[in-house]
Amino acid sequence: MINLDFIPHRRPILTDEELVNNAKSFYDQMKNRRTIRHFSNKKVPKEVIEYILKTASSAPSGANKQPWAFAVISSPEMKHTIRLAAEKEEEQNYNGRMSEAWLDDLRPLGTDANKPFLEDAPHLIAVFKKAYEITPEGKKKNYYVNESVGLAAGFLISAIHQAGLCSLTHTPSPMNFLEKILQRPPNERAVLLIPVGYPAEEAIVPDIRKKNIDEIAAWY
Ligand code: IYR
Repeated sequence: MINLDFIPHRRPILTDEELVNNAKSFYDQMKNRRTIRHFSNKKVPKEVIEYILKTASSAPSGANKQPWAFAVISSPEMKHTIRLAAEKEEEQNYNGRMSEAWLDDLRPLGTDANKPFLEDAPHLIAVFKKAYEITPEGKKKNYYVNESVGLAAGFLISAIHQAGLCSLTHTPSPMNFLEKILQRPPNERAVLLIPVGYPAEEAIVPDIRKKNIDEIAAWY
């Protein structure tokens, strides 16, 4: 075990009004985030993706193990290969693997097995979870892996929105084709495939509503 130094950490004490204003202005930004399915092919600098990934990786994780890995796919050839593999799985999902109830829930969103966004978006970020680390001494278990990677993914899509871009939290299922195509190490499992970019000019999103505060929160 490594003994860690502990360093002070303080936040300035704000007025109640400042706290409310800060919280509200962040909410006002985040409530405009939308998942899109129609991407422009306009280029996005790699440096933007680097900062987005640094933000994702600043998320808390069980015992600070940071049990995640990201693969950024930007080459047209690799995006094409991934699109074909994802569409192969999705065709089986939409034509038998998903229940009628599931298909009913998706119908208003207008999704289908065709995934052009996997080629249109300038970058795809594949998110992997690591149940264990491979070390010279053998396998070392990570903790709260699903929770940790979920938190990092939340930071990731918030950073994408904050930068001025859009994302799609895509979950082609099963996703092991990504591990194979990208030749990932044996301790990594793909959990999300996130196209990042600007919306296409003709991009539209369903007019959905988020639950209001009384539907999601109870106060004790
Ligand atoms: N993975 C499929 C189906 C799908 C499932 C859910 I839950 C969604 O919110 C959207 C789509 C697909 O990507 O089409």
